Amino acid sequence: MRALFSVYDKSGIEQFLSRSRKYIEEVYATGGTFKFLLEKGFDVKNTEDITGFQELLNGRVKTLHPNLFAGILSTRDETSNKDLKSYGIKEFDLVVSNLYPFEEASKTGNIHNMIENIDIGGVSLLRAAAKNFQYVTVASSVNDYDLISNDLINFGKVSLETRKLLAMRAFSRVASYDISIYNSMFRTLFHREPNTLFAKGLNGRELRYGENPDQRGYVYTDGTKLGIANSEQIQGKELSYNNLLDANSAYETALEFDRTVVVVMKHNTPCGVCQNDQLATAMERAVNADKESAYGSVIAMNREMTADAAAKISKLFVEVIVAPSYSSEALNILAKKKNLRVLKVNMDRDRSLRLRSISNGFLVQSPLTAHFEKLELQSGSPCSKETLDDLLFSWKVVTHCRSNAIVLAKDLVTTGIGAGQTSRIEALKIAVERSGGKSSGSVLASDAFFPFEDNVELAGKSGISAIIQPGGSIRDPEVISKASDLGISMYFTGKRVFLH
Ligand code: 93A
Repeated sequence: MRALFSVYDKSGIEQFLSRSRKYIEEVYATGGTFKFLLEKGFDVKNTEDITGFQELLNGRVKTLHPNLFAGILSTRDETSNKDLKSYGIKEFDLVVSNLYPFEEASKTGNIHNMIENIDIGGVSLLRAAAKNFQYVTVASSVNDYDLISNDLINFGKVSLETRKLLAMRAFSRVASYDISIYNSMFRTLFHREPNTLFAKGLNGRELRYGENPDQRGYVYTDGTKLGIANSEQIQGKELSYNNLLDANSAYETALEFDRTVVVVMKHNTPCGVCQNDQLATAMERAVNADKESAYGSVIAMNREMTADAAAKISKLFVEVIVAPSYSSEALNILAKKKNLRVLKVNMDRDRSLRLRSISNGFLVQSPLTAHFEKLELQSGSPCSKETLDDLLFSWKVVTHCRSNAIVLAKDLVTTGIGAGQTSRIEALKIAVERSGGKSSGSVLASDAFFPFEDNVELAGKSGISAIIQPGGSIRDPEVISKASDLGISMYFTGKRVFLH
């Protein structure tokens, strides 16, 4: 093998060359790499011997020369052989390069530093070698060295499979490098976000199918330790597209709470939520809030799952459980349900932007949160601490229900949820109906203002004691006076929480 080395990060090359020495007959290297290898006692030659040029422009031109690139790109056929022969060029079988640290340099925000760290020759070496993977092996990272030396030691050559894999790693490295350059240079030169958005570093895997069996489905993760996409599956059947969607909504709802909470999610909508310092109690009450809907649900909590909480659902059919951790007794109980998918997920709040697909494009926004600045009483008398807790609880839940949404709650358990409706009064009617007679004495949360006073009227008839809503309707005066007439305490949050 004939190899070309040009690496910014010189770690690992000494060990790599020592392991592979038997198979690499001739090594050429650029200035710094040449010097490094020479000092380590390797028999190495300088690429200047091939190009006939010393490095130009302070190293801006080192490898950009046909004598090197023809050696990398040769297709080993008659034309290639003839061309190489006429210029006395020899083929390279291995190219090892890693790039100037542009990503590091961009953190400084120093434009001069950034520009000097835009690698030209190294990117071209990687691209050329990856393009010619049929004949050439490319290493674009320190992590590639073992793969190559293992192949050499085991088979005496680098297999085609390995060369393909390494070529894709090299293309991926070049692509992510160029995306970093574009994003950082744009921000530095124009002081705003780039108007072309290139997503970086997302890794995908295919799911069994999409929302329905005739749709293809994939999940992409950002490689962090956060969120449902990066959760760890401890047991159970393969996760489906819909499982991931529901698990995500359940998780995001649970994240809204500081105190212990259990969220029962069905078809991307909460059907029972309970906040209680005893996890087992929260589990029991959240499930019983709407037992009919809880069948086939996804359940999330924001605390370690305990054995007594697991026991509460031992007879219920549940698709997925989401928790930050599990006691070993809880896992033993859950293990009896072989199909049940059990996910362990990090509960750190993540404020990164959220993407939503539309045909031929996507929308981007910062994440939704129930947090608001000020709660203002508009009608009736101030509520007791317990009722206020119920109001804030129901507000957090309604934030995670599809619009138009109404949530009824009592004693920190949801009593009725109406969500995803095209009219607000319909959402309220459904919430009352689902409460099965438990609406009396409940509080009510609405995700947006009441357009008419009919909602307050129905709330009064259903025995609602207090309301929390954003306010901001042109008919607020009528809505407030209706609530006053009915003796309902109504608070405004001044913030809308639509979820479309
Ligand atoms: O400025 S460059 O883009 N010009 C080049 O022609 C070139 N060829 C290789 N930088 C170039 N390289 C880069 O030099 C490699 O990607 C590597 O990061 C670095 C190795 O230089 P040295 O061997 O002198 O330490």
